[in-house]
Amino acid sequence: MAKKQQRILLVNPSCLDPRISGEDARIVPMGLFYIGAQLMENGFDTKILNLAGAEEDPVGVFKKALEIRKPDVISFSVMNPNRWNAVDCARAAKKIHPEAIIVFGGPAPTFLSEHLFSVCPEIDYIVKGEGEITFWNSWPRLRQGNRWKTSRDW
Ligand code: B12
Repeated sequence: MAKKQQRILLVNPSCLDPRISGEDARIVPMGLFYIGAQLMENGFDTKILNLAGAEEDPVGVFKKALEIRKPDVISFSVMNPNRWNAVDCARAAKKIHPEAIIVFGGPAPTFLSEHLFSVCPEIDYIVKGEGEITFWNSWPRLRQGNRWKTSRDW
């Protein structure tokens, strides 16, 4: 029987406030494309969801995407201005799909891992710094379902 292809949803969360330069804030960060390209190259069913482009109710848009995609792993690219939307989505995700693995990466979790883990126990993993190699090397650990670890603790 064919092995089930893992479904990955990569998310660019929405900023809390309308930013000074709206168009800049809606762009998907290039780093997330790097992570996505690597996953696709390795045969994962990968999609990017840009919540920063959602006109209203980004958590509602996220929930709809979950219903359609049913991802195994949900990974957020997080900066300080969009971290609360990432936290809200992680909470919603664990209610809807408790088995989904939640990963945070990007500039905010790199420096605020303890803060984010403490306000959001729904986060399973935080990848610090550049993600391509770390995220990939951590894949076996993600699949074992270990929790409460950051990439620098391994
Ligand atoms: C270029 C840039 C932009 C461009 C982005 C163009 C694009 N399409 O990517 C523009 C001008 C649009 C922009 C906009 C903004 N930016 Co900007 N930007 C940068 C800059 C100078 C470089 C980012 C970059 O491309 N690096 C190269 C890529 C490959 O690296 P990376 O993004 O860090 O991604 C790697 C890791 O972070 C990690 N990673 C990232 N996401 C994830 C997700 C997962 C799941 C994993 C595992 C790993 C992972 O792996 C990636 C690959 O190695 C940085 C400063 C800097 N020197 O880093 C600021 C910076 C990222 N920006 C910042 C901010 C605040 C913003 C805005 C919110 C500003 C605004 N207008 O309100 C918006 C947000 C838009 C957005 N969603 O990206 C801050 C973030 C601060 C923080 N701690 O949160 C930074 C750090 C600048 C600063 N010092 O203040 N930005």
